Amino acid sequence: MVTNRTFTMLKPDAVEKGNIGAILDKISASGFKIIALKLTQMTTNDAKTFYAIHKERPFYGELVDYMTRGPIVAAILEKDNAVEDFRTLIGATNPADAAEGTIRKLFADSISENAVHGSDSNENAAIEGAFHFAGREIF
Ligand code: IDP
Ligand code: MG
Repeated sequence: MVTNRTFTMLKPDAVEKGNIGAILDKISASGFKIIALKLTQMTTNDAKTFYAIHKERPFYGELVDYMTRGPIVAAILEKDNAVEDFRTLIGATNPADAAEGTIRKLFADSISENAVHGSDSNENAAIEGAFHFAGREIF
C-alpha cells in the first residue's frame, strides 16, 4: 500500500469561480507534488459511486447534483504523510469551522459547496485515484 499519496478534486464551485490556478498554487507551495492531473466532469453514475458511502445521508442527492453540474479538476498528490497533511491543508468540511489559511477557509462558501475534496485514508486515496486515472496517467 502506497502511503505517501492522496487524491483531490477541485469541485465545480472552485472551477466556476476561476480558482483552479490559485488552489493548485497553494497545494504546490505546501509541498505536494502533482503526479496526475485532469479537467473532467463526473456523470451522475460516477458521483453516486464515488460518494456511495454517503448514500443514506440526507444531502446525498444534493451532493450528486453539485458534483456533476460542471467540470472538476482531479489530481493525485505525493508528499510524506500525504492524506493527513492534505486534510490539514484543506480544513474542516464546513468552511465556517475551517482554520485560517486553509483552502476551504479561503475558497469555500458553505458546507455543501466546499471547493475541494481530500481522501480520508490511504486505502480511499488509492481507490479514488484509480477511479479517475489510468496507470499511464500517473507520473
Ligand atoms: P469531507 O469532504 O470533509 O471528507 P464528508 O463528510 O466526507 O466531508 O462529506 C462529503 C461531502 O459532502 C462534503 O465535502 C460536502 O461537499 C458534502 N457535505 C457534507 N456534509 C454536508 C451537509 O451537512 N450538507 C450538505 N453537504 C454536505
Ligand atoms: Mg470525506
